[in-house]
Amino acid sequence: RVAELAPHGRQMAPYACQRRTPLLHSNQPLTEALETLAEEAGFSGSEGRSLAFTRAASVLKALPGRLGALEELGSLPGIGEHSRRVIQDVLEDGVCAEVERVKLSERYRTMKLFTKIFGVGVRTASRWYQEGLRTLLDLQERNTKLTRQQQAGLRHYGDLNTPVERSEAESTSRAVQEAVKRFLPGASVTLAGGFRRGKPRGHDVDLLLTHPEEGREVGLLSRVVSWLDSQGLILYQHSQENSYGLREGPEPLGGRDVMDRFERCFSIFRLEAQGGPGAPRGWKAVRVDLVVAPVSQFPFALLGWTGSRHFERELRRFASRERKMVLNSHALYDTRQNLFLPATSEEEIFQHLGLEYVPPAQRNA
Ligand code: TTP
Ligand code: MN
Ligand code: MN
Ligand code: MN
Repeated sequence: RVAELAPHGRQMAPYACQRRTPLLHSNQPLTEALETLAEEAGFSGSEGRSLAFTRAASVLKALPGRLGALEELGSLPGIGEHSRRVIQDVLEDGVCAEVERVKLSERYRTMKLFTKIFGVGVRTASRWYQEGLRTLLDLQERNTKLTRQQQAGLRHYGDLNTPVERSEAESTSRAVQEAVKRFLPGASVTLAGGFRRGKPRGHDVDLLLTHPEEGREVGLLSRVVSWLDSQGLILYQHSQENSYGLREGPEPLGGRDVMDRFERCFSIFRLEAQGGPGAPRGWKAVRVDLVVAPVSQFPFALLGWTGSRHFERELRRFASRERKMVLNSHALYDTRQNLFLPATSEEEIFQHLGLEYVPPAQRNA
């Protein structure tokens, strides 16, 4: 049984960063049900419950074949009682009543609608729901106070919730590359995020900028963004300066939304349509994240920005619990030796952590 479930006859490893998780797997109905409950728990502010469902889904994604019977769950880590019940329902009836109820509930549907607005998180959506708002029209008609970011998100709601195709990600990357070349020849632009993991489409384009000579990258982003803007390519942008210094020490980055402190730009590009007959109009709004990393931090930034989010979370949890190390998108710090462990590639970071290297296409945890 175990040999059938785990590749190479091993038990499934407990951390997602110890496993290979391909993009396509054989347990889609099960993971979809569990991820709906994870999302709903997140909407209710139950982070622990949300994580439990996400973990269970992630384990099923790493199975080499379809889960046939409930007994097979026995050898798998991280599947709690509630998840087990959901899996049983879906295996036996094709659906889980609890999940179907959630999907139909007014709260879940409204929270989903609102959190799909660029710049709206669970807290804001939840407040609006409590104020009785239910539709995008409600937001406009009741003059809800919106940030500049949310206004842009609402204006481009349709486009931003239409998946970005790989070809669109690549042409975005080329446009940024050309701008980068004007101001800093030798600098590189790397497509990260879901596209680097092999996803054929995604919700945005994540681009990492660096230059092989440390320090040369400073000031690059604002020039690139200004130029793209002057060419009419930018519909919205919000830049942040680099606020990272190794002097701060190894503490994990605080704050719920602060994942790193690189110089960055959250933007919406005006992407020329790829042509093709029947295109409704000449352009499409696309979300783009631009991040600048000094070359000494680049492998950490690349690892951190390739995701998946769950894979990243598990990497950091593994580092801290199993190795007493602090990993973030800037550095790896060993708290036993009191020193930073430098790396020139992602492979070296896995080596420092004593983990088998997991290529991007297998990080779809
Ligand atoms: P996302 O772009 O949110 O997700 P994704 O690219 O995996 O999937 P999608 O197709 O939906 O875009 O995040 C990509 C990675 O970037 C993710 O692993 C987490 C990381 N990240 C940070 O490190 N800091 C941040 O502030 C944000 C927003 C993301
Ligand atoms: Mn429960
Ligand atoms: Mn992305
Ligand atoms: Mn992103």
